[in-house]
Amino acid sequence: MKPKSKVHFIIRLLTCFRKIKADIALIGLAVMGQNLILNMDEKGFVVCAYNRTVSKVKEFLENEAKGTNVIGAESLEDMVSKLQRPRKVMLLVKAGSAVDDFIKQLVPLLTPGDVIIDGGNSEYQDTSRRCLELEKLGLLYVGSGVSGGEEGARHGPSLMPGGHEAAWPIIQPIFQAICAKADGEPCCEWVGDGGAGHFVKMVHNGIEYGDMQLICEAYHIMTALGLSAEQMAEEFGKWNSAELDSFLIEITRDILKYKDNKGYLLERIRDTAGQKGTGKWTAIAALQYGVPVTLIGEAVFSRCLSALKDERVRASTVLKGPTVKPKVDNVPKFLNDIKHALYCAKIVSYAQGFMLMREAASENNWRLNYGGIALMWRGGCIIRSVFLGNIKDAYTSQPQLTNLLLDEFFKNAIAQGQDSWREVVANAFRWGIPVPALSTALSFYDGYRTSKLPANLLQAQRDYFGAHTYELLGQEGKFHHTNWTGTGGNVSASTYQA
Ligand code: NBP
Repeated sequence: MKPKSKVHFIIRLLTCFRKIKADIALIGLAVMGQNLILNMDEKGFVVCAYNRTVSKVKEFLENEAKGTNVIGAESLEDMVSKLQRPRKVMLLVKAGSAVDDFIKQLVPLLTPGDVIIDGGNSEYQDTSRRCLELEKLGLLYVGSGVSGGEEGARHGPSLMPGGHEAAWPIIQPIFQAICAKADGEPCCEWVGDGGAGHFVKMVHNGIEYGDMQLICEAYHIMTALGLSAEQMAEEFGKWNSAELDSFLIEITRDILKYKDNKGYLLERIRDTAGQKGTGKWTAIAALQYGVPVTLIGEAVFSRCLSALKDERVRASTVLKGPTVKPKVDNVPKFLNDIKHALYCAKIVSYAQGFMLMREAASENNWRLNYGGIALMWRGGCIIRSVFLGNIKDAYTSQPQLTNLLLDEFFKNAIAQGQDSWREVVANAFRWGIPVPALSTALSFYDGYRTSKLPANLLQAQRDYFGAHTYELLGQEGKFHHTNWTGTGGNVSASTYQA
């Protein structure tokens, strides 16, 4: 590769003779690290590369990074000596103990005011813990979500940094130069203290699970109706030019059309989905914070169910479904209904994701900027879509919006699409096609808009068998216990919430 400009060439000469020190060091030369380094180099930053298996540094410099200004290090000491102060060291290694191991080795080599950034998919509570530990040593710690996979890392990822806010002015020029841009604005902003950046990235991944599951359910219904791969691809293509315009709809269209010498590839792919755990973490966080993030939960469970392939194959020969076959009189109209169903359920999924972030922010004292988060996800990442622009607009005009479902734009979208949504879910149930994400979103919507739920009976049951007490309507805050059978005592439990 030739140097891109005179400036690039001069920088290269100066770095060779150690006249210029590196702007940042990046540890971890797998797919994300290598691509992020090349992205930083392209934007004019001098990067020092290092890896646990040191031979990979040389390989990288001689191949992918050949002709760039990237410099290599043979040890962590060597790497630190090549950095400008305050030093910035970014880790892109496997999440978990590898991050702790590197931090342990870096601490004695760095001085107060230096910055360590973890760009991996770390668990947000690990990031909060590391922030606290490093704060005591005067080091600034950042846990940053990095989304967009290999392509994003190379040409502009969505970046979600959080941790010690004092680090932001130090890393901002690099982060906002290398990230994706949406409508000219960087898809990277400071998220908040402690593990806020990694929490937001985790919710992003959970939402990604939900979006993918919804698309799969739409595909399942279309398949059951007998649509060909080309017809389905055409339909997804149409959806991609309107309100559902998004990366995931676009790649679905292309996947459906993809053929090799044996025909359509998709039909031959085994129907068992893998997962790395961030969707599961979102569902666990939802349970921990007590927020009904039902759609992401169902998306995670759907992957678990898909993994039971052998059991499902056996059960399919034993368990009977309904006798009614999937059939509609007006296929184009029903396809339009599926589009509305997907769109309405997607609105619910994002509403639930933002509810989770709001609750976590309140418990952890994070000042999350919800419009800013929508903008960060608007470009560069897997869930990028036009829809996120609408969410950004909603939170920009009403920063205190309690729920996305109450925003005028989304309220009207659901009002317009809900008959279609109900039609699709009802038909899928009648035909025996599983639609866990589409249906749980509808149940949530109906539950959220119901002023009186049957939880009065539930609370009575709890008081009946466990003396857990109940409140009476209009007397909130005052707890009553009834001796329902006449044989129990009058002593109540102290566990109203248990
Ligand atoms: P991997 O997650 O495959 O990690 C590879 C890197 O981790 C290598 O540098 C490897 O060093 C190092 N490493 C491992 Br593995 N175990 C280590 C240990 N015990 N101590 C020190 N170093 C260790 O790389 P990746 O796919 O580029 O992802 C990097 C991070 O970014 C991960 O946290 C990942 O979850 C996250 N992420 C990935 C994607 C994606 O699309 N791949 C997207 C977004 C975020 P070695 O060369 O010596 O084995």
